[in-house]
Amino acid sequence: MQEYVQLRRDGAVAIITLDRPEKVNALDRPMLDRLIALLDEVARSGTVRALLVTGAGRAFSAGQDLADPAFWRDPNFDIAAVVEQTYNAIVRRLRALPIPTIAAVNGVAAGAGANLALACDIVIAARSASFLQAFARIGLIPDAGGTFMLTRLLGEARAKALAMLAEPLPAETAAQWGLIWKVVDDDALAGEALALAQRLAGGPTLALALAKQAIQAASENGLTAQLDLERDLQAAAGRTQDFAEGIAAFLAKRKPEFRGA
Ligand code: LHQ
Repeated sequence: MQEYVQLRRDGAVAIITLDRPEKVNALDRPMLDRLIALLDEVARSGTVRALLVTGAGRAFSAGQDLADPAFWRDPNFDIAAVVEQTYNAIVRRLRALPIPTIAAVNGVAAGAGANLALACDIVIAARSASFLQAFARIGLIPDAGGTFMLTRLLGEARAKALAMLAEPLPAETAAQWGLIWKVVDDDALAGEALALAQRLAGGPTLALALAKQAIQAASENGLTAQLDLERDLQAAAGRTQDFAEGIAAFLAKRKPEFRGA
């Protein structure tokens, strides 16, 4: 059977590719289930130190496969169950993964496809890419964490206009607004994204995971709770071998060799 989601390794980097280009990588249930299984495989591996997610062909993903018979033909179709079992499950996994996650948005990212990209830690996009909260066009609301990420990253004014107008947001504007990390020329995206992932995979993995945890918690915490959390997580970072290596390398004026331990 042809798999529409691929996983490959490049050293300590895992690369997940949404690979159904003829349908602009629209996500049907088998693809979503496979994505969950691959994220679990990455989490279990113990040797993956960065994850890169991208799309094959001209799009990142068109979001939910609206033509999937399982989606609209079943009169008992339970949207809540689908959202919980697939998109929520994926977003929870991406946010909990204790390694950096990078989305390389190679083209249009629409609906839940846009919001899965935004759930990654660092989003880098091709100049021709765009982000489309398409949901209102079909009478739905942004899901896959969209209402959370858009509001936190952009504020209510832009989040509401994007959700209600369902107009494509060009990648350059997304970067100017702080929705994503950066934009690169189309033909440079794959190389730059992989280089970024390799660089992160050579980093102090435990400290990067603790920074991710602290930054995500900052959305929920006040300053007092956040200072407490930083104290505790810094103590954990300070117990890693990579911290000892970082200090030793600094004092010896050499490049540190982090092992992710
Ligand atoms: C598609 C799709 C697609 C199927 C293009 N499905 N075939 C969660 C759970 C529960 C309920 C529902 O929702 C969700 C979350 C969601 O994600 S809802 C939002 C779903 N996504 C959309 O509404 C986006 C729909 N697609 C588009 O707006 C456009 O296709 C975009 C802007 C993504 C790309 O436009 P174009 O570059 O002009 O490509 P195209 O429209 O010609 O698409 C190429 C083919 O892919 C075409 O098939 P065909 O057989 O005619 O060549 C499309 O029908 C198919 N396709 N999106 N979501």
